[in-house]
Amino acid sequence: MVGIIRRLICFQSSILILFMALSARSSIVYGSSSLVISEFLADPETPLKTEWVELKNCGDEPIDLQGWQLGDALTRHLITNSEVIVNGGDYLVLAADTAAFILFYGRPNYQFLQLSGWSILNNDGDLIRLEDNSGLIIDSFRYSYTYDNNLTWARGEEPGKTDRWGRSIAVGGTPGYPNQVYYQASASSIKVKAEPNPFSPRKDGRMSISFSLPAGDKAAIKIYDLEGRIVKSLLEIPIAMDGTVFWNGTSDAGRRLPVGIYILYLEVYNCEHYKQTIVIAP
Ligand SMILES: [Ca+2]
Ligand SMILES: [Ca+2]
Repeated sequence: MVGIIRRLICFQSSILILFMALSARSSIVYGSSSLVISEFLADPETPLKTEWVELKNCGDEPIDLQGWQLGDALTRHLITNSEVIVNGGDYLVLAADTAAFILFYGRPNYQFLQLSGWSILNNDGDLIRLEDNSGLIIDSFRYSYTYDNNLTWARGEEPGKTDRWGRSIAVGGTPGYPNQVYYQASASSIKVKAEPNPFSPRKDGRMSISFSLPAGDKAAIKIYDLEGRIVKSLLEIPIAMDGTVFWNGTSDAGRRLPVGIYILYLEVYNCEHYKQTIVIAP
């Protein structure tokens, strides 16, 4: 599916945005519980050999999962028939095969369960649903594709972004831990906020570069010097996504760059590029 998306070029972006809006809609909360589907891996690739789903209790009150079920579009399976409490703010990871999960991620220090039955999540799209002990759908998420290289579907956790889903930044995602997400591309043209600018690596530590990109092909963020040389490649992703990257003022070789003017360059291949002056201060 990723290959198909790559072939869509920019003039089709309005169609793609509509497609994504329909296919990657944020979940609808039917019940009153604060437990949500937070992250999942539907398409494990070797050496990872198990699907898994992360739940998060976004509220303050503990929730008992006894009698709850997890399922896909067609089937569902009991999570547990005994008391399993998820405290406020905590995660619980459910895996199809816990031994395969541990082989890849190591032994978890968060709550972790293997279900006796597992609804296989289709790689080309499916629905995940979570039901409470009365059969009420508490949360669900529909997707129409998966990402390569064991990148997960993950829900935003920053304020204002908890209804947005996207791709995990790290390979393997973050089971049991807060999500780090590149969101579905959302802008009609490239939007960037680089701050502070000027920035001092010594005083500020790092520059934060938040970006919203139009849907399209591969995207990249690079820093050039005034001689037109690439001094730092900050990001290269196969599909344009929204997100934030940080730069501490070092080159690709890890050297501190001299004080001065640089060019921040963003590109969505075959679509659009953007340039902005940024300054490294003493
Ligand atoms: Ca699968
Ligand atoms: Ca996570």
